[in-house]
Amino acid sequence: MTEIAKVDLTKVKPYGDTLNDGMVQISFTLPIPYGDETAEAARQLAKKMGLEEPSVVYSKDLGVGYTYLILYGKCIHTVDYSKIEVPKVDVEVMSKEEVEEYIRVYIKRDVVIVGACTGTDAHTVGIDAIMNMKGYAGHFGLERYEGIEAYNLGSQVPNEELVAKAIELNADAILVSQVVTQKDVHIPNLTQLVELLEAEGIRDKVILACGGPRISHELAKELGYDAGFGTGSFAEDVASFTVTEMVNRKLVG
Ligand code: B12
Repeated sequence: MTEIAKVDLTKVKPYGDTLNDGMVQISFTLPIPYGDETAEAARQLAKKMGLEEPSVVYSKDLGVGYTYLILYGKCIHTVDYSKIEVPKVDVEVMSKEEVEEYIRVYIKRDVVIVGACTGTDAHTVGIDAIMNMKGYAGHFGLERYEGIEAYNLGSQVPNEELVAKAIELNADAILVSQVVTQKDVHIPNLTQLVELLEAEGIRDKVILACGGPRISHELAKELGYDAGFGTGSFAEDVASFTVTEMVNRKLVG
């Protein structure tokens, strides 16, 4: 039987063919015309990024004086995995049925949740995955939960509209999806929502969560949200958090 080599968790580096060879693949576009000089420029850049023996394995002329490149190389850096701590949403995730039972026992009324993909962001699929009846990857969405009244406002919803709807419905929780993070466009948008809720005097009365492929719990907390959910989250994650938080913060009345 082949013995698997023991990994030194204090000095982890990428694995290609053999442990600790550091092999990685990177890709980028350079704003210079396709050619040998451009491949050399890419190799020099890769060396500056900490790759040994970089080689260009693919390059393509993008037609407007730009070149796309893929390189392989050996990463010289390591990380200490044993010291890594990532803030995570601290809640026991319940199944849909367990959430429904929790609401019946501890909240004793319907929980109102309003959600949207806000600002200029047009990506509806993430918020639909969490809220719509059919859900995502075999996990039903919040609309299917007994004891939850879910309102999905769709995408490109202005923060003002989301806040007005939350007030109108007397929402217990507000869910925000942000998928586009180019040039950090999500930061002022997410921040503005918190400011609007504070101005209306309801920030402390609602559970406020955001999600998206590049949203972390840590970032969400920094921006004044109660929780943040990233890639691979499902309705039960945010439902479990919402109902538990409502009880912990005595928002069940
Ligand atoms: C489909 C798609 C589109 C569709 C959207 C259609 C629609 N109705 O949603 C269209 C064609 C409209 C589109 C447009 C654009 N797109 Co687009 N798009 C995608 C694509 C291919 C898939 C996104 C998706 O549906 N994922 C599936 C869902 C289920 O995953 P998710 O969103 O991550 O959601 C999960 C979690 O993140 C989480 N979650 C998400 N939201 C929330 C909220 C809460 C409360 C919770 C709890 C959890 C949660 O739960 C979900 C389920 O697990 C991605 C690339 C990719 N493969 O991801 C690019 C991508 C997101 N798009 C991108 C870009 C740049 C754009 C455009 C700006 C392109 C352009 N120049 O015009 C425009 C933006 C228009 C706009 N104003 O927003 C970039 C974003 C880069 C960035 N970091 O900012 C991506 C990553 C592509 C890329 N590699 O460049 N896009």
